[in-house]
Amino acid sequence: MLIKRSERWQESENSVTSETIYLNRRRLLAGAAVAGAAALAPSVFAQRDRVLKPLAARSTAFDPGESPTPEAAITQYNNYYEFGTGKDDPAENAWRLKPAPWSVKVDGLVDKPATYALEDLVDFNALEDRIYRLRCVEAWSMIVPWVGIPLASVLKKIEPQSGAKYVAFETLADRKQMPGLRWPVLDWPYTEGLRLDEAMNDLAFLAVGLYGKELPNQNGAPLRLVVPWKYGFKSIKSIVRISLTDTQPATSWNISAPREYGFYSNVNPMVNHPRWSQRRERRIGEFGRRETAMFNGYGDLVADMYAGMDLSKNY
Ligand SMILES: Nc1nc2c(c(=O)[nH]1)N[C@H]1C(S)=C(S)[C@@H](COP(=O)(O)O)O[C@H]1N2
Ligand SMILES: [Mo]
Repeated sequence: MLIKRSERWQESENSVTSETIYLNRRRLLAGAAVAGAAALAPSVFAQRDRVLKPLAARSTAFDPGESPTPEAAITQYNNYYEFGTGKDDPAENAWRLKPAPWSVKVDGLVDKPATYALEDLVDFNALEDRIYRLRCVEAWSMIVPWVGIPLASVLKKIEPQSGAKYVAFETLADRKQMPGLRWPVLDWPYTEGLRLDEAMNDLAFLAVGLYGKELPNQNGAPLRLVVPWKYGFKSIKSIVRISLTDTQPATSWNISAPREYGFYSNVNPMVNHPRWSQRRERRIGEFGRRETAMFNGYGDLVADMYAGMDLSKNY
C-alpha cells in the first residue's frame, strides 16, 4: 500500500532511492519499537522523507503574505499532550506513533458511514499548499505551510444528513503509542468539534503534510485539522474518528476548564483568557510582540458566520 501511495504523490525523480531508504528506515523503526529499543529513537524528521506533491494550484487566496516560520520550530515546539505536556516532548516521543496504515471511522448523521482507509477519505491527487497563521491560546503564533485538502471535500464524500449540525473529531488514544495518556491531564481521547457551517468554510482544512513533506508525527500525522481563525487547540491531531451530530459535541479542553475554553474558541483580542490577555502574541522566532487580529486576520472569510452572536459569551 505504501508503494502504491507513493506512485501517486511522491516526486518521481527520486522515487526509487528515497522510497527504498524510507521503507528500510520504517522497517528498522518498526523493529526498534517492537524491541522497545528506545535508544534507537529516530530524529524528528525520520518519518517524513517522502515528498508530497500537491497537484492542485497553491491556494494564494488565503496566503497571509508572511514568511513561514522555520521548519525546525514548527516541528520541535509543539502541543500534543498525548506525548507529554512540555513543548519539546512531542518531538522527542512521537516516533512511537505509527501513522500508516491508518483508518478513520465515520459515523453519526451521515449517509456514507464506514471505517475508511486514509487514502479513501483523502484524495491525495488533489492536495493543496496553504500557508496559514496559527495563533495559540497561550499567545504565541506561527506561519505554517500546510499540505492537505479542504475539510468540505471530505464532508461531501461522507454525505451529512439534513439533521446534522456539528462535526466531532477524535484523536487516537493508544497507550502503547502515546506515553502521555498515563496522566489524566485531559479527558482522553482528545476530542474537538465545529459547527457544520464552520466545518464547510473554505478555510477549514485537513492537513497531511507540512513544508511539502508528510506531516511529522508531532504535528498530528497522518491527518490533522487546521482551523486558522480559531485558537490552535481546535486543530485536533491524528484523527481516527469523524462524527456528524445534531447536538454540540463535548470537547476535551472545554471539559477540562469550561471557563477558560469554550466551544467556539475564535481568536479574539477583545476577550481575554481568564488568566491572561489575548491582545498580543509572540511570533515564534521574533522578539517583541504584535497585536492579535480578530479571527486571526481571517475576518473577511469567517465573520459572517457569527453575525448576531455575543462572542464574549460564546468564547
Ligand atoms: N490530539 C491533540 N491535538 C492537539 C493538541 C493535543 O494536545 N492533542 N494540542 C493542540 C494545541 S493546544 C495546539 S496549539 C496545536 C499545536 O499544533 P502544532 O504542534 O502542529 O503547532 O495542536 C492542537 N491539537
Ligand atoms: Mo494551543
